[in-house]
Amino acid sequence: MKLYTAQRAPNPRRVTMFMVEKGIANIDLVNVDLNKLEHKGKVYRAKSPLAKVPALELDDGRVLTETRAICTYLEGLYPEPNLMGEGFEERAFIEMADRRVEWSLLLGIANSVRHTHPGLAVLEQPQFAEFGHSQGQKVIEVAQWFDQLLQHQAWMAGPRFTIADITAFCAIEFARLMKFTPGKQGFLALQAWCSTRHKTVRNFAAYQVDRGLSCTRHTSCTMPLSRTPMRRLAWEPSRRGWSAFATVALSIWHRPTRWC
Ligand SMILES: N[C@@H](CCC(=O)N[C@@H](CS)C(=O)NCC(=O)O)C(=O)O
Repeated sequence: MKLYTAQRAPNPRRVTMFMVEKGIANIDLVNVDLNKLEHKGKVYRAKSPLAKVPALELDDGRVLTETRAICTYLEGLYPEPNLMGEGFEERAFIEMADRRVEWSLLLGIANSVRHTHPGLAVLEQPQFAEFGHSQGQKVIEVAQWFDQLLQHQAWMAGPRFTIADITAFCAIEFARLMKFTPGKQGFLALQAWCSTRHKTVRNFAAYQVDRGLSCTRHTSCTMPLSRTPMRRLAWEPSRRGWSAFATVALSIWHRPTRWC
């Protein structure tokens, strides 16, 4: 299988983080350069007609797009650890949480960034700065709601880590481009979820270690690189001589970044 992904784009990152959590190491990552509009070309559109990443190409040639659909497929293939719910009831509640995060937080952030950030002008034409700023305001209102939610529960969907936390993480990191950080807004529970609660989860640390973030606040970030799931993901194809892949994977994951 091949996952078509793009550096810094939040939706493909949702899938790659999902893969990290599950320790999925046998999917090739293919970088699509959005700035060069590679995704608008004929070749990529034949796989993803709406010209969006991510897209998962199956071994039989069929292509799945839409982040949640890709994750559903991977959850079926790799059920452990469960990230989307056991049984219909838990699945429904996790889906509700994930869609709330996606449609209110991630979409608002994406609209704000796409319409105000000069770096996104290549993808968003025309940019409507006023719309972008008003979306930014709405993001703050929505983030406040999530902050209140997290005052009463540990994770976005309730008592355990799920796909909704991955979506929220990707959204909040992308919000750095609109200069939003929960702590600065006084959203202390959201900040705590972001910077403290995740330290108990081994793979959150892996995201950071594998991106070359030298994190002094989170003790679990000292985990050796070779034991992290992302390392396996990047390493597998390069062993098979696909150094171009390795370069792409490493440039995605070793980019210095800050989550919170
Ligand atoms: N609904 C899609 C959205 C995918 C999406 O918007 N991807 C962005 C990157 S995060 C993209 O491909 N943008 C390219 C463009 O807008 O031209 C999903 O859930 O996967």
